[in-house]
Amino acid sequence: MNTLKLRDYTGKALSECTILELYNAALALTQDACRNRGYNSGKKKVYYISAEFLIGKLLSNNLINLGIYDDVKAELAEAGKDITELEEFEYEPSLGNGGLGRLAACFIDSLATLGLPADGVGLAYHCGLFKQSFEDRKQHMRPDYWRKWGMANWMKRTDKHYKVQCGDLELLSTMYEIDVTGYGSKCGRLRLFDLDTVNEGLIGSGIGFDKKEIEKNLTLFLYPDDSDEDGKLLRVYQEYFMVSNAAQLILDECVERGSNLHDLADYAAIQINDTHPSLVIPELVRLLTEKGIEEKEAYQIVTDVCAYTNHTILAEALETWPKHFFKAVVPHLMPIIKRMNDAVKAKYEEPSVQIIDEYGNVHMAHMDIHYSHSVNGVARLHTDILKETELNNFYKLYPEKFNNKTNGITFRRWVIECNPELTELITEKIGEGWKTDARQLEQLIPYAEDETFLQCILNRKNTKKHKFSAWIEQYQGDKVDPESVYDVQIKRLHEYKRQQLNLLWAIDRYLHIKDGYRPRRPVTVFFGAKAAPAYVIAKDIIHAILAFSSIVNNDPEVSPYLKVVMLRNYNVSMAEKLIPASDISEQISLASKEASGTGNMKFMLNGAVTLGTMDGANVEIAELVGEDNIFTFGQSSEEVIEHYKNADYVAKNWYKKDKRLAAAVDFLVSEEMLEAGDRKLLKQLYDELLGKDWFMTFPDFESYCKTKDKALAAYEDRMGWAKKMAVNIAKAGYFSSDRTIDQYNNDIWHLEKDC
Ligand code: T68
Repeated sequence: MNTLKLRDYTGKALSECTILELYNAALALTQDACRNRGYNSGKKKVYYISAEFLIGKLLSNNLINLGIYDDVKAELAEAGKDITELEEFEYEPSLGNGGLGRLAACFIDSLATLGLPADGVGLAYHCGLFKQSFEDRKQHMRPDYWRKWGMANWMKRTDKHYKVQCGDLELLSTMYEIDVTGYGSKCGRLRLFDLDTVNEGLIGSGIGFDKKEIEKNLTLFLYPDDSDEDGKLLRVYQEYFMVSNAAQLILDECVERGSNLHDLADYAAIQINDTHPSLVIPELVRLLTEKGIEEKEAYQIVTDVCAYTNHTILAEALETWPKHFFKAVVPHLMPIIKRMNDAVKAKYEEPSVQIIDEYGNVHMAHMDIHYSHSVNGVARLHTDILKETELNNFYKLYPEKFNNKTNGITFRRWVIECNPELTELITEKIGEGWKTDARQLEQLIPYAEDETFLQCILNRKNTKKHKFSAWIEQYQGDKVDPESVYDVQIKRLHEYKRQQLNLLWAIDRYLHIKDGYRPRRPVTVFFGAKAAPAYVIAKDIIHAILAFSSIVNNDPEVSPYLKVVMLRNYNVSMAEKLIPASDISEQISLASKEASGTGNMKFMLNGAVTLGTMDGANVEIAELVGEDNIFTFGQSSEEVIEHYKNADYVAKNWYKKDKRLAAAVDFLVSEEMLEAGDRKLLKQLYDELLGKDWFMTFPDFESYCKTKDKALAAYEDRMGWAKKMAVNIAKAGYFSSDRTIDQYNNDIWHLEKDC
């Protein structure tokens, strides 16, 4: 029974409160409700260390998990207030960037829900990534001061402080906590470290700041521009600050729970989320030896405690740092890393598995693999590629360490919260059980033959499309026809994700319409993406999309049939609005390059049909839904890997032999585009594609166009399409992060549930 009332937190009638007062009251109520539930506890706890936690808005998610959403909504309604006003007022925290950060957020939700003792450990960024706007059809970046309007109140300052020594620099941290509510369970916590001396006043124009002033800049931004040496050093400072705090916290807590440190692995599991937290390994060795443990034993303890998750096979994303960086930032760790490297060398001669290479670069992933007991990929195909190709030399040394944990998403946020319309329909048919046991969604399968049900699915999708259309017009002025097909690609901007392929398709369609083709139904192509500050080609692709969208959307001959919408400042909250309204889920990475993808799972769960390559978790989606319920195209991962191996791909040859492709590519530097955009940037993109096209968009162009046409034709059979939607929803249960976390726990952490 919920006895907490908003009214008790306001000191006056709700009807007389400002939005901010109501928001802060709801926040305080949530925190009390969480405290009343208590926190999952037990002898052994997992510490999920991550540079990012892309948590999204907090209020509704917490109220739902605490089971008090309807009560609070009703209490507000009685006072003539609408809870959606609070939801819109809320500002999204900026503590993450993309898939890796959102995965961490889904995981801490599932950890709490499953009753597993767990902390997420990371940094309390002041401005997170950046706030994106478009000026002159280019990406502009401003600091995202997210800790405003009561948002900072979600982070409770604690009196925990740790000293972190970086060379001559002595830093003193402060720990903040954000409660993580589980669905009908006790709670968990996010523990984020900051430095009191950090000064937002240091930020100059845009997102520029003095990168040398570590004490003032350390936690200003997530992934500060690392295109220069000072930027790279700053990242190492951040990483070390994060893990030194984590290591000190872990040792303190474990000793408090009764560990004598020799038995640390009975008290703690550490999950290293990509390589950003990898320095936790030598840091733990340092702290353990300081406390009297022999270094050899410390290696073993750390190996037993740590587990590493790999999220990418892109060579450029695998962190390696020159030795002199570490000498500058963590001189006291360098001798330890050297000795750890020597221990590896003594056992294995193979140069490719050394921690420090012949040029003196430290390979973070290599350290993780040697000194963790588990190495996992994030989808079956990804793990197979790691084992067979990228990390094959390590797999041969430690086959027992390698395992797969296919990613998942929390259904609380990604359907119950963001799509109450669909949630209600599902529950009407199969009851509430699926909310805690997602595989029960399969009970929907028989309804894929039930026309009344299928019509309901279509109607609810339609409602969401209308809502989104109204919202986007008010948000950025774009007029979107809710009768058009919503064709959606929302994810970080990266060449391997191939937003440029989607753009080439749109250009091709535009050229056809100009030629007199009149499609039966309009298509709206939505893009949402941020490009990393130093990633030039990614910014050029955004520019090309914006320039092209201005041409298409303002052409009365074309715009009734085709629209291109680039969403400004795409974030979690926007995804929650758009995914439930989407028809086609674009998952078109070059096969072998997308480790998993998690957006693909969210779309599927909300009844969008995937148009994708056989990459990452798409492979598992295809297997689950069957070929009638997904549209796949493009080269296979084997073919791609073979091309890379032989270095035999020549973009120009494809351009020469495919006229449709050539016309679309040429359009990038056509008179129309040059008038709408910047010659230098468009030419840069054109040259990149023709001269290199590293992620092989050209060979997949034809099959992409054909397959997309097939999908659009299938859309016209409304009942047939609704059936595909139903099967996708019914089969989405496998992708619940509750399943993923259960697997991590059963195979890697071995925690006892506190239920
Ligand atoms: C993503 N990785 C994968 N990395 O791309 C995606 N990396 O396929 C997968 O679904 C997701 O992880 C979760 O496993 C990332 O998001 C980064 O953001 C990143 C940032 C800096 C350096 C390396």
